[in-house]
Amino acid sequence: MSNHLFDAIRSSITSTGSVFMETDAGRNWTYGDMLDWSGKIAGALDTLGIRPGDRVAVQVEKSAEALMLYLACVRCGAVYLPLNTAYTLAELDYFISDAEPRLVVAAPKMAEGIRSIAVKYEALVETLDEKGDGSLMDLAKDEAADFIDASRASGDLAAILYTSGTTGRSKGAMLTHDNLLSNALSLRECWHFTSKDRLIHALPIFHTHGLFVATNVTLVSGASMFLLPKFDSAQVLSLMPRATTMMGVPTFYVRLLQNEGLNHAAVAGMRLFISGSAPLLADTHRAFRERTGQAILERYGMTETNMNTSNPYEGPRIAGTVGLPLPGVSVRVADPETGAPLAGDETGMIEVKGPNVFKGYWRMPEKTKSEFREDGFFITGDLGKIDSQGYVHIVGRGKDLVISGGYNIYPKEVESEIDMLPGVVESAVIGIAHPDFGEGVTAIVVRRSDAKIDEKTILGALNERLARYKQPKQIIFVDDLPRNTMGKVQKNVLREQYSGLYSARANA
Ligand code: MCA
Ligand code: AMP
Repeated sequence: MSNHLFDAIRSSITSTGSVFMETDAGRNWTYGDMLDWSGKIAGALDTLGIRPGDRVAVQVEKSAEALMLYLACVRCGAVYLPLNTAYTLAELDYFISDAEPRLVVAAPKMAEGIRSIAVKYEALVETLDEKGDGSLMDLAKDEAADFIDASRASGDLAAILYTSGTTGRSKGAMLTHDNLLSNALSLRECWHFTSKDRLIHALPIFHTHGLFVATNVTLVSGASMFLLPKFDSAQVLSLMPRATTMMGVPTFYVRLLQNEGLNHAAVAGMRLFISGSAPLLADTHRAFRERTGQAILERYGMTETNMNTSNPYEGPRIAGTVGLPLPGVSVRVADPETGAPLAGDETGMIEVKGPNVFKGYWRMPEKTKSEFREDGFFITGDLGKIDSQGYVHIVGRGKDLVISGGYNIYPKEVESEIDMLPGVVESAVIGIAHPDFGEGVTAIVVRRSDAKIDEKTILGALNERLARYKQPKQIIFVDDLPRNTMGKVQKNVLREQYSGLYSARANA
């Protein structure tokens, strides 16, 4: 029997005694431990009745055991469905109703609330805490380590990751075993990963970046990583002498630059810094190079496509560009309306095709169809151009999206919540340049003339409904929203008007 993704991971192990992960509590997990514990958890899932194709939804804090749960799902053929730990119960209800998982693994503090949702959809609930304890591990401890992996072909689903839609609710992006494996193998080659590498892993593990890019690339390289619960610039700097690479969102680099300890000597043992998930400002790239002598390598991806392009390992890493298409990935720029490919330096819609591109949106065949061109190219929603050297430049977004500290926020979702509140006439949610998060979520609100509703009331109401990172950093009240002749709110006018909101504050 073969399991497309896990067989490749297994065959990349150089020695079961070599270290796969070191946690910040100082515990070493060898590759042998990885095999044993992912096997034991796979056994527990099997005992719970999880069968190939069943969804396993997971909302737990980052831990080595949580990564073992991901691998256990791959091994037993389940479809792994990670959920941001910031999601509220109101948000979780939608994901559970839509994905219909057979099992939800929850952090103990959320378990009671999640149980009340799960019962409606006949899902089981087990727990896993940040120390790696809980009912799931209690079951796993008694299982044998030599689990026989379920047979999974390249096109079988490995994971569903929810990604917010431009309209309506989030959509589950269905990722196959080969979407994940082909991308990990490409990145291993492009970024020259080997078993000698030690990655600083400070990203969350419920999104593509920390879960697939960081973890799968480490695994298929037989490399090792420092698994940190979250990003802390002092801790990251202290690990650099023992590490070789780091992957991060631009906020990581902005925060590292604020630390006086960042200099040539601090990074002397590091061979590669990678950035993605949001635009890296050319200024940040330049400042990092000046302070350390190292050029950050920026790459571009999406939940639906994994990684698409990367600046070269050897060759110029050009600030403000996301580099060249990965091997096997076709990238083109097309007219957003007609889909006709554009020539040379013209700006248009970035479209992507290749083994990295997902299978479609979970139970949304119509939506899936509308996001692909007839010749199989996926329409990313990002606007860009390809220069004469073949480098891709992202110059804007065709989709109404805010990216804050690497997390995506769809304004429509926040606006709908604000517009429901008594006293609110309408709202427009925009991203404004923010010195730490790149963009700061900002709500421009029109209230009824007699309404008393203020910023505190709105934020208090949103706290129950929306993850913290989606909540506006500031709310501005206005009499009217600017509109064009078609009656559409001109968000570009608002973005321009309030462009200095956060920089003014930072300089105050
Ligand atoms: C935390 N807060 C945020 C964010 N993170 N607010 C806006 N945007 C955020 N990203 C809130 C906290 O709830 C807190 O609220 C306040 O901001 C300050 O928290 P702080 O301690 O500074 O935050 P942190 O815990 O240090 O987190 C910042 C972070 C983190 C390190 C940038 O957000 C992070 O790890 N981001 C990475 C996201 C990521 O992995 N994205 C990849 C998506 P309060 O104090 O009011 O309670 S995958 C993807 O995009 C594609 C596929 C790709 O290309 O990779
Ligand atoms: P997600 O929905 O979390 O998968 O986010 C994907 C989106 O993040 C892309 O469509 C881009 O808009 C953005 N993105 C990812 N990497 C970069 C990058 N290096 N530069 C600019 N935008 C990026």
